[in-house]
Amino acid sequence: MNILVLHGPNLNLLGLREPEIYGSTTLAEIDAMVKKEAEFLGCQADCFQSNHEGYLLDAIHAAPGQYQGIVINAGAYTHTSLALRDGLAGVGLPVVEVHLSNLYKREAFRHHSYIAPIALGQISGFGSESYRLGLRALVHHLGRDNH
Ligand code: CA2
Repeated sequence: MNILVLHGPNLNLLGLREPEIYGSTTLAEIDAMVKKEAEFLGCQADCFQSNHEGYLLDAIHAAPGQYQGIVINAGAYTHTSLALRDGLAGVGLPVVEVHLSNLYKREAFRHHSYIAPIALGQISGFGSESYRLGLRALVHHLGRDNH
């Protein structure tokens, strides 16, 4: 089982800027943790970050056939991108939306997600642990499909 983990804009700055909001863990450390967790769960995770909506969309379009599900932190595109939502819905793979911060404790403009209505669920507020929880939720869901 292969899982695609997508990171949206600015997440490449993790651990390097604004640690008071997003923590001191770098994206490379998150990717390493996700891959280790995937191995523990008996699957494989590939991670991809882009600051460009179109590149994220290309990765989503290429996912069917290679991946059984997607974990996505779309960053600020969460709140703006109908294109990512339509792409995710269009490819039809199960999606888990994750966020480092608790969106609902923050500014009102972060309370709406275009992705949430087409996702299996959303995990928000647990820092880098949100990715691990999201991966576990997705793999659990995919395992249930096989029974
Ligand atoms: O909490 C999350 O994971 C977010 O997706 C992070 C996005 C934000 O726009 C969403 O509302 C919630 C922002 C990612 C920016 O990451 C940075 C990391 C370090 C320094 C600056 C930005």
